[in-house]
Amino acid sequence: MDLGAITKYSALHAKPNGLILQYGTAGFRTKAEHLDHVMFRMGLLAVLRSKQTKSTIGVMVTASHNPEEDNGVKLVDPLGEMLAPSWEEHATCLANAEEQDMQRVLIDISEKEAVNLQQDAFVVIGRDTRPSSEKLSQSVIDGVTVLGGQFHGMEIKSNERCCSFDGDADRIVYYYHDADGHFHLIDGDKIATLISSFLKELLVEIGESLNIGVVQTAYANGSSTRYLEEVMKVPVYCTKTGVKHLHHKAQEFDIGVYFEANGHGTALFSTAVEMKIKQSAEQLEDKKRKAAKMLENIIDLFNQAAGDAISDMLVIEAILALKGLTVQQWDALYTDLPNRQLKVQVADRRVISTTDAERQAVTPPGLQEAINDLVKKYKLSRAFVRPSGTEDVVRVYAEADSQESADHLAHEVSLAVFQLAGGIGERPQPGF
Ligand code: 16G
Ligand code: MG
Repeated sequence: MDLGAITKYSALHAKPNGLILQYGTAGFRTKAEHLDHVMFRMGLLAVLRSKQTKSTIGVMVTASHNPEEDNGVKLVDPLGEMLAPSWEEHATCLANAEEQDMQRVLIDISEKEAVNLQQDAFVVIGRDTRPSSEKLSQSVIDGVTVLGGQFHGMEIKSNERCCSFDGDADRIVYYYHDADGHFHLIDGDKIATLISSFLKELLVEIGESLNIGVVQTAYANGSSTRYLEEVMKVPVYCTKTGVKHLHHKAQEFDIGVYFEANGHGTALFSTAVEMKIKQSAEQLEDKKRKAAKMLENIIDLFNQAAGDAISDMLVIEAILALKGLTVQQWDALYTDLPNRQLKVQVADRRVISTTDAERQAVTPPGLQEAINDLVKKYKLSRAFVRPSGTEDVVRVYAEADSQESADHLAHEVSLAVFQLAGGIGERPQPGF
């Protein structure tokens, strides 16, 4: 351990006097401006943990859904688990050590945990996109480097296919940056389109007339619904938001593909389908047999863990490879209608009740009429409001033929909610 270098670098990431933080389930989490020294020190700690376990350690810089001015850091053990409890204590000790005690605390940890300092160390660092995250992850890198550890920051090259899972890996989205640096999101709607179209093609090839249905929510982009119904000729159904509602509906079909735009989803196969496909895979000839085998494999993949983002990814990757599709070609299947989501604070969000899979507001009186009148002002437009199930807000969704129109419509609908459903605080302001 090069103690001289540690002291020198540590001074560049100085701890504010008297600040005490505790490593909890979410790691360290507080205002971003108080976290620089913590990041540097967690870089150091990750190297020690990596040397001790002779494995890769993860450091994630994020405050998840906390406000934008917050940030946080969490260490991830080699099997993707939370940091071992004894190391959580080391993390707290190290983060709270005053500058002059840093060296001693580091040596203490190494001795207590019998860390072989000669061992190589490898740390994978992730961060979110909040404004403070880039600088803070650089502080982690400084900590890793000063202890001689190697690290990996993933770079996204233009036009390269990327995908991300959420924290518990039950949501997936794909994305890429084009040559001009524009970000393209491929959401749950496009994933449902890719998977359901492929399954339909396989069924046609095998010659089986099994019924296939796609289940979406009101948040599905209007272009996706239109493409599925009009181009792919796949029937589409809409349910309330929430996986259980989609799942339930999807069980009505031989093959039910469901996705929320936010990336929750999977494909479900009835037992009858599984049997039929297995039989076909044995009996059919050549090309048909190949298609049946393929379908059998996809069924197996989805059945292993329904609603799991990793199975979704494996199926998507297989489909892209088999069809020779680039991410850009997939993205170009249809163009999303510009849309905007907003939230409105009201005294009691239960005053809003909905019907028609949350696409129509029943109460408060007059709200749906107001929305209808606003929607009429724009082209290819649609809007709905619903009380959130997870936050104390009313959510507003609007889509239209241009971003400007979608933004205006969403704002006007927010004002209607504010006026008719007991808005509190500041009136919704235009602009985002
Ligand atoms: C929950 C649901 C998710 C839904 C979201 C809507 C599950 C496992 N999760 O996270 O499907 O999209 O709530 O949140 O069902 P909201 O009601 O706040 O808009
Ligand atoms: Mg999740």
